[in-house]
This record gives sequence, C-alpha cells and structure tokens, in this order.
Amino acid sequence: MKFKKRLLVLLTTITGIVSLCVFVTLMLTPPDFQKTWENFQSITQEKWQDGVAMGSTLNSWLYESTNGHWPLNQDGDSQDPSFLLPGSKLDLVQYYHLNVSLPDGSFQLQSPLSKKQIDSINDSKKLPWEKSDLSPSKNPWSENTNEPESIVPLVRPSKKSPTRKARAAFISLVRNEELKGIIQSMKELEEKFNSKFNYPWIFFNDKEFTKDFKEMTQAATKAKCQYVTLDPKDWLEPDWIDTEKALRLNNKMSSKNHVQYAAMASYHRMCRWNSGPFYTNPALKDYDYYWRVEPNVHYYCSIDYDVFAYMQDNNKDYGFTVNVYDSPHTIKSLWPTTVSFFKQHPEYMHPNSSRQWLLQKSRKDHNDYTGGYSTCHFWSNFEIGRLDFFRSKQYQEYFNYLDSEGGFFYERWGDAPVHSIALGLMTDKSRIHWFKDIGYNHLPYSNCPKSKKCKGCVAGKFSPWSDLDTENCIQEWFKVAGTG
Ligand SMILES: Nc1nc2c(ncn2[C@@H]2O[C@H](COP(=O)(O)OP(=O)(O)OP(=O)(O)O)[C@@H](O)[C@H]2O)c(=O)[nH]1
Ligand SMILES: [Mg+2]
Repeated sequence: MKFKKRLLVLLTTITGIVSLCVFVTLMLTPPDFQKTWENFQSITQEKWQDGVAMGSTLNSWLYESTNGHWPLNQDGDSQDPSFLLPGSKLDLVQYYHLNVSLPDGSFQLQSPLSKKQIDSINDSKKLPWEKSDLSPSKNPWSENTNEPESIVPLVRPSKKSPTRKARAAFISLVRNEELKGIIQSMKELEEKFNSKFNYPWIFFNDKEFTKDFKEMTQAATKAKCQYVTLDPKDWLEPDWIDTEKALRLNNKMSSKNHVQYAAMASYHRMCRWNSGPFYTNPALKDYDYYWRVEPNVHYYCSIDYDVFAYMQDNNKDYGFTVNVYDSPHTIKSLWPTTVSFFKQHPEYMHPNSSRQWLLQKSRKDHNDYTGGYSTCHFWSNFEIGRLDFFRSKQYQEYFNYLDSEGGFFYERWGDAPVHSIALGLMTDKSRIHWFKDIGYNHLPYSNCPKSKKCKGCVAGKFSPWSDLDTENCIQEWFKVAGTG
C-alpha cells in the first residue's frame, strides 16, 4: 500500500516536471515567423488563384479565421491583412512580427499580449472600414453647401487683370447629330462657369465634324474650340478582337440580361476610347486637366472660383458629382481581370487608397456576381480629371491589360467602372474630390446642393423617379472618404 502510494506520488511528480518542461520550452520557443509568413503566403496565394481573393473575400476569410481579430503588428496595431498582397513589396517584414500562428492553416492569436494589444483586439471587432467610418453625421444636402475649402485661396475671375489659368480644357466626345444637345450643355456651363474663366473646348468625333457643328458650337462660347477626328486605330476594335464573337455575346447580353446599349458596337467603342486612347490623344498633350461634358446635361449652380486651379492647388486627381451602382452583367470579369493585373503589380496599389469603397457589400449580389466588386462607381459623364494620372505608366499598363483581355467588346465594360477601379486602387483617397457644390444632372440622376447659387433643382433630390434613389451609393463613398 505504502509502496503503491509512493509510486503514485513519484509518477505524478515526474508527469508534472515533464509537463512543466514542455510548457517552459514552448513558452521560450519564439514563434516561427518565417513559417507563419510562408503559410500565410501560400494560403493567400491559393485564394488569389481563385481569382476572387483580393479585398473582401480575403478580408472576410481572414476575419473569420481569426474569430474576428485582425492580426497585430509589432506595435500592437491591428492590420487589415489583405492590404499585404502576396508578393507585395509593401511591407513583408511586418508579417514576420505578427502575433499570429497558422497551425493547420488557421490563425491563432499568441499570448501573452500587452494591454495595448488587447485593447486593439477589442477595438478590432469591427471591420476596418466600419472602424474608420467617415460618414457625415448629417445629411450633406440638408446643410448649406459652400465652396470647397482650399489650402490656398480659391482663384477668382478678374475683370482688370487676367486670372491665373490652369492648363485645362472641356472635352466632349460627341456626334454631329447631337449638336442641339451639346449646345444646351455648353450654354449652361458657359453661363454658370466658363464665361468667367474662358477655358477652351475640344470636341472629339469618330467622323468629321460638319461645318454646321463647328460654327454653332463656336458661337456658343467666347473661348477657343478645337475639333478632332479620331484615328480609326484608336476608335475601332483592336485586331485581336473577334468581332463575330463580340456580336454574338452582345446580342445575348442584350436579350437575356437586358443590358442597355450592349448590342451597339459604337457604345463599346465609346467606353473603350474613354477608358484609354482618350488620354493619350495628341490634342491633349499641352493640357493637365479636363472636364468632361456630354450633350443634354444640366449645371444648376453658379461656380465663382476656378475649378481647375482648385484641382491643381489641392493636389486632386479626380473630381466627381454622382456615385451609382453599375449593372453587374456589363462587368462580370472586370474585377477578376483587375485582380490578375494587380497580382503582377501589387506595387501599384496605393497604401491609402479607397479600395474599401470598391469592395463594400451594400449589394452583396453584385459582389457575388462580379467576383468582389461592389459596382459602385464615379458616374463619368461628369468628371474632372488630372490627365497625368491617366497617362501614367501604371494606368496605361492597367488599361492595356484590360484591353488585351477583350472585355470592352465581349462584355460591356464601361469607362466609369474602369476609371473608378483604377482611382480606387492606385491613388490616395484624399486626391479624389466630391464636388458637392456643383449642381449637375444627366438623366436620370442629379447632384443638387442646398445653396443660393443653385436654381432649377431640389436640394438632395437624386432622381425624379424615387424608385431609382436606391441606385445612389455615395453614402458608401462617404464611409470611406468622408465628404471632402
Ligand atoms: N462621336 C461619337 N460620340 C459618341 C458615340 N457614342 C457615344 N458618343 C458620345 O459619348 C458620350 C456618351 O454616350 P451616351 O450615349 O451619352 O452614353 P450614356 O451616357 O451611357 O447613355 P445615355 O444615358 O443615353 O446618355 C456622349 O457624349 C455621346 O455623344 C459615337 O459613336 N460617336
Ligand atoms: Mg450620356
């Protein structure tokens, strides 16, 4: 009995000592960060191979596998892991210091954690874009809208001396048949803005402009007008496009999915031209900024400062008025194609981009259909852009990659989602500006500010058909970038 008891005590002691040794050894062994990183890479790589991992999918996968905890970096700050794309040079080193391990592919938070880290975990229960929700506390159209804040004084018109001018122009791709419509747009824009600043107009057309078109448009402005006939190689389908296949697919898109204009070859050409060849047209070589104008649009408010100078002085790449969802059927493969481009060029992703806006899930069926993209975009029939952003090596490579994949013709990729995705990934979100003070309408949507400077629209009214109000996704932009 006594012997048995002693044996039991001995065995218990030995087991205790062994367990303690194993515990101490485990505690003293530093986490194998190299292995962690390799695991992380191979898993994310697999996800990428599925073509849908960038952003939301990867985010939600990581979010779930960390039980709602984002990995922490060495400073205890939580990380949005999908920001570090596989192969990205952005900051590989950070991941060697993650407080996570990946046994059998799942994330575990490692302890002990500092108080700062624990606070950070608690704070990280929300998704990153919820954490940094920049939505305005009040409806921005219910308050008086003033001119934008500028880091230098806004440039005003001057009768005495010539005002400083940016190298900028209004541009319009337009058909001869749309003369009446473009004159009406010009008249309003001249009255509200350009009669004070006198920026030139450049008209583009795939056909020769008629004498009538030239005379009537020139008569609508005191500024210089220029007329450009497009080179067919910039306008027509590139030679690698199978036009019969395009016709077949477009007819199907039109009849089965009711995609507007899908069956019009010219519409596809227009979208492609606005996405790429426009920016490198020789007529724009002496310009830095453009303001796009379409026929039959309306400008409701008097603009008394130089908008182009504002863009320049405040380092803006892009200005918009309206944010809407797109038809997912037009861009089924745009996002996966984008993902495969950025897999090759993760260095083109801007660290302070508005990527979350592209990936938010306010209409999850859209994200599901497009492989991740929300379809929310800057409505490009109004846009004020910095040409060098779009002429950059990065953007041009992106466009050429998209072009080589054929989606402008086999689907109906629009220039609006293409511009928006490029801006949403490649530039700092602070360089994109919502021109809340510019009252604008292209049927069926408007931006109408509450301001004494505006006439002819109802403040905050998005569409005359209120069932279309749900197409407005600007609140998603506000969440990510605020109203600046
Ligand atoms: N020269 C020329 N211009 C075109 C052609 N197709 C479209 N455009 C112009 O490109 C711009 C966009 O075309 P829209 O037909 O207005 O496209 P949209 O704004 O999506 O469609 P709507 O809602 O009908 O206005 C307009 O300024 C048109 O005048 C074309 O074949 N030739
Ligand atoms: Mg239009």
